[in-house]
Amino acid sequence: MKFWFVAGSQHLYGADVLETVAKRAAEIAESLSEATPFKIIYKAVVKTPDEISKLAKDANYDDGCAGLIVWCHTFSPSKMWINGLSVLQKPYLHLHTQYNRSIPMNDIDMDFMNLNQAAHGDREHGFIGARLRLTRKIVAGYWEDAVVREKISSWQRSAVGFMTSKNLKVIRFGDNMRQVAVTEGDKVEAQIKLGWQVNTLGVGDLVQEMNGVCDDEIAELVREYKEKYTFATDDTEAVKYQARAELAMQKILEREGAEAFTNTFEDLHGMKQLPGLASQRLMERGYGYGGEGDWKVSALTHIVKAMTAGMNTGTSFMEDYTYDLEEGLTLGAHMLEVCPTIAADKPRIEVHALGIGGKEPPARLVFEGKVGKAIVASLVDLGGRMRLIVQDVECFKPIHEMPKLPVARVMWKPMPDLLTSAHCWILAGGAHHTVLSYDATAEMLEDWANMVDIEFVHINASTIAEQLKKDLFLSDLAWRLKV
Ligand SMILES: [Mn+2]
Repeated sequence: MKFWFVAGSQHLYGADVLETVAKRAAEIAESLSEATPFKIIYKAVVKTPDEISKLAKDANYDDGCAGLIVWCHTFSPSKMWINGLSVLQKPYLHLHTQYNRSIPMNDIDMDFMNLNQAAHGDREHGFIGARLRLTRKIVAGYWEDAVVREKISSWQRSAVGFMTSKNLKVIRFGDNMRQVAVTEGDKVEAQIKLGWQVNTLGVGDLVQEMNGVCDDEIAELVREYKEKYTFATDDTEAVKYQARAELAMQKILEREGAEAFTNTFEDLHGMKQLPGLASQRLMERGYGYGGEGDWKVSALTHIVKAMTAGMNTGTSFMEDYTYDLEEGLTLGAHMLEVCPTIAADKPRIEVHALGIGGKEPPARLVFEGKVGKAIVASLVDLGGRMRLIVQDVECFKPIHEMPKLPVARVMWKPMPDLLTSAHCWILAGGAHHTVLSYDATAEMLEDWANMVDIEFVHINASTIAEQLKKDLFLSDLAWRLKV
């Protein structure tokens, strides 16, 4: 994925000034490109409505272009931008900067003033963004400053999330867990808004694929398990069964071009075990996963993994499982399926019976989660529209060992405190399923939510339940008007 750097201008200034603008824009693009996770290419100094329209159309049709970064070094009359910006379908960042950090007090003359006009050129550009209700990220600051580069980096990741979202296919192996509300949702609305193609494949088709997996492939995969994880079971057959499921699911996902999937313990006809280790392994390699048929959290898990590629701290499907009300902590886990990218130490392969579901004891990876700041995120369908809720958390080393707990887990303190956060989460309708990420930030997900045009709610250290209640009420009115 690449980003295009564009300087807005006009012909008024003459060739010399435009040449300087082009040279400086290229210099800034190159410098930012080196300081951000994705390549930034200097594209053009645009000076006419036709150039701007062509640029927008080219950006739309270039699958490798994840967004535009625009800066007006000089004044670029904004009516020239209306047609182009009206058809633009890619993420947009307005960089408000200038080439020089300071005013050269002793040398400044009118030539300098006419060349360095971002202070008003970018205001003209900002007006048309506001007038068009254009979805945009505004970053103001000197282009060599770290804070500016960090903001551009974060937005790049959101834009990559946007591109990933628009091309995402999700396979549901079977249906949702029966009677559950929050894992439901409007798949047509999701595709219109977010781009996701969510389709179901019968569990029988997965079983058939599993039957076709050969013993050599399974043996090779089990060797890999032994290298990567601590083998803490004698039940090799249970582990082999998970290897068979992993290989079969991977083949189907590759064949379908899908990067996220779901399953549920209630829809496993013909299978001996719930895919635990198998689901964990696929998540580890970047696939999105949602338990109980939760396709929204599955897709979001993959998108957050794609956004944070290369950061390497970890992102997983997660569930608020149980509390320690004395310490104000949440214990997060799932029946089996927590992603090993968040493991603090080498995961152990264990086989234990499940209390529910009536299938054979499944193999799974067991570990403790990492320590550090993280977020948990939940996407819910409010009927006609979606809401993304993000909660800031701090993950801790569990205060006590939990020797009898046979699943991967992580313990966190939600901000501002457990009870306020739980109150606010419930008020906003957040699900029990979330994406937990040590790499993604609330800002990254907020920008993504803006790009796909859905509501964003952030519960953090300064959240007050009473205020949030009012905000949600007003926001609901605003979204109804918007539709
Ligand atoms: Mn669950």
